[in-house]
Amino acid sequence: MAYVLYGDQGSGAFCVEAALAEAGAPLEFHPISLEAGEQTSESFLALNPSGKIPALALPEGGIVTETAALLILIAERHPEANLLPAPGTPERAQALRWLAFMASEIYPIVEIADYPERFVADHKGVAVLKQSARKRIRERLLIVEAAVAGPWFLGETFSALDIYAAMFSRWREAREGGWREEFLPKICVLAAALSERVALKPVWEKHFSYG
Ligand SMILES: N[C@@H](CCC(=O)N[C@@H](CS)C(=O)NCC(=O)O)C(=O)O
Repeated sequence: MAYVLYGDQGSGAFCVEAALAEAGAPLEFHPISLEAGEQTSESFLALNPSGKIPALALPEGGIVTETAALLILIAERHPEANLLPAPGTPERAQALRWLAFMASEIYPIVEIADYPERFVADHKGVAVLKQSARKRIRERLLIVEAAVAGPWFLGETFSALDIYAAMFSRWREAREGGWREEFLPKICVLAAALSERVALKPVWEKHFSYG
């Protein structure tokens, strides 16, 4: 039995697909169209009541959600892929710190930028909130940029952190107006290197062909 990944192109499902590709683990991709609102279908809510992708069905049964948790889980289940530094090391401590930072300080604000109407009722408030959320995401991305050791996030070794940071750099908030190239040079370098990795090239092209 293979993993079954519920996701959409250009979404957080990229991280899971990339981590599994690095690990050489077979995967079946089950598309959930965000554009069509399929994340709120009854059948998907039965898998993930929060109505978000990615969701991963494990080969032995059970659903796991939350991108950062999935990256850690895949690293644990496929240690040969070296997706995270060894437990107990200072590098591991930093890896956990920045995975949690991106999961808690950036990802939730993307929901506010993408769906501001969930948070305020009036039309004017929606526009203001969207702008504020985008600004906040950029502020948070600058903190991540400063934490990147280079050439990879943690230094000389590729890790799950590269996958997660590269994904955020592809999204609208970082991309628009050439902001990413000007303000996230280290993340741009690691994303370019990631996109050339043998296992990741097709995954990258599938999710981020728009750049
Ligand atoms: N806490 C979740 C957030 C996932 C998330 O926000 N996913 C987005 C796509 S990248 C989503 O499903 N959005 C649909 C919605 O909010 O309705 C995680 O870390 O995986």
